[in-house]
Amino acid sequence: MTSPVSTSVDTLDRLDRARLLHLYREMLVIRRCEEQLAKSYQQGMIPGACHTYIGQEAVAVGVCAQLNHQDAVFSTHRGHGHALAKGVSPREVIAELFGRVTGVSRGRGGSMHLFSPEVGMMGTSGIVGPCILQATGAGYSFKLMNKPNVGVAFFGDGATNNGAFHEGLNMASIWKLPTLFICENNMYATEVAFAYSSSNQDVGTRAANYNMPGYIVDGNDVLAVYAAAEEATQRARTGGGPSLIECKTYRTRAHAEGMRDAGYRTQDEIDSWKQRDPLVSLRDRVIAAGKAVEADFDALETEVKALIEEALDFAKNSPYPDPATATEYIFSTPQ
Ligand SMILES: Cc1ncc(C[n+]2csc(CCOP(=O)(O)OP(=O)(O)O)c2C)c(N)n1
Ligand SMILES: [Mg+2]
Repeated sequence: MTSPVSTSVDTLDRLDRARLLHLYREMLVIRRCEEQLAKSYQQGMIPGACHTYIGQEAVAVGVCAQLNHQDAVFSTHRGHGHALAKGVSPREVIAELFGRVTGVSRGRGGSMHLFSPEVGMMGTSGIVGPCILQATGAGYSFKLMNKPNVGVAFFGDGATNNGAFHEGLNMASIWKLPTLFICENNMYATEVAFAYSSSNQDVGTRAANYNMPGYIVDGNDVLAVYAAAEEATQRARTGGGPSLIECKTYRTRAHAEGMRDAGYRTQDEIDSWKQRDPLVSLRDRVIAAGKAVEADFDALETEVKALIEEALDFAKNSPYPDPATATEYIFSTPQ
């Protein structure tokens, strides 16, 4: 196993106030946006499925803090947080889930098809696993084009016993591709416990099989994710090849809105993870370190609340796509 040179504690020490508050704000935008989407789903405003990212915000934010718009992210069915952290606005996400023409995929995709190549968000997907291969392919393209960019796959524990995991990691390793494999191990694939479906409870240790660095980090600690992702990204950008980062985390809502959230897991387990809220712990640590004060966080709370309210109004007031344009944006237009 690989440990990042910089720990979570060092990272708190070396990042300045603005950077720390930025990380907090990014997580807060995801949290409030997801809470709003859950509410809107219950009100019948969202057609199709809606898998929220509540509890896992530190993973998307810690990783995407290392990326620029030319880096390519491939995501999952639980991908709103990845899109937001990569630079898609809450307006575009909410409008997309509402099926409006102002959505990021012009209202044609919904939750599991959020595409924004302009910011390097190369898609959320309802199919478990292929994002691993797509990010490997992006790494291959960057290497062929001699670009200092990285392909990033976010995937759940449920994708790690899928053939794509083996194929992608092996190929990325033999060709030393600039690819980051970010496993969000939230202990369940729908209602199936990873403890049941996997004989090895750690995903990070599997990196050794592919001869690449593997990290296991606390996925509820944005600074721990940040440190590991920073090291892995720098290695990938400078020709050092791929890395696997397992982030141990937990989703605190149901698998998807409208589904039960316990029965296959205990309420005590859910409650104990809620105590490890990634936002609360970052705020407490930053204040204890004297890097920012309570009022800084309160101001962000007010600002983000207004941002999400405005995004919700924008989505509600946007039109649905014109049926006459149904076949537009489906096929690429050759230049
Ligand atoms: C190839 C494929 N198999 C099965 C499914 C059905 N399915 C949707 S989500 C899911 C569980 C995914 O679990 P995980 O990868 O751990 O992600 P999480 O939901 O925990 O974020 C499954 C099996 C699917 N969408 N695609
Ligand atoms: Mg899972």
